[in-house]
Amino acid sequence: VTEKKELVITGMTCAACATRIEKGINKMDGVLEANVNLALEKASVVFNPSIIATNDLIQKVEALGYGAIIKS
Ligand code: 9UX
Repeated sequence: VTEKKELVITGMTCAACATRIEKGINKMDGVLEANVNLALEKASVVFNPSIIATNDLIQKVEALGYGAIIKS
């Protein structure tokens, strides 16, 4: 079972920011795929909800120095 969530990411100012977040989320246990769009200020994450929760995704983004809120 997988779940897909869109997050609104704040604080990204250059393309490397998006790459940092994408790599950081992708290496989390339970994440199947993460894509970050700098221009749209969004992240799309496919994950296994029995392993990881949306709150963990938000905390990861915040630990990297950005802001995140759940969009859907
Ligand atoms: Mo670019 Mo982002 O020099 O954390 S990587 S601003």
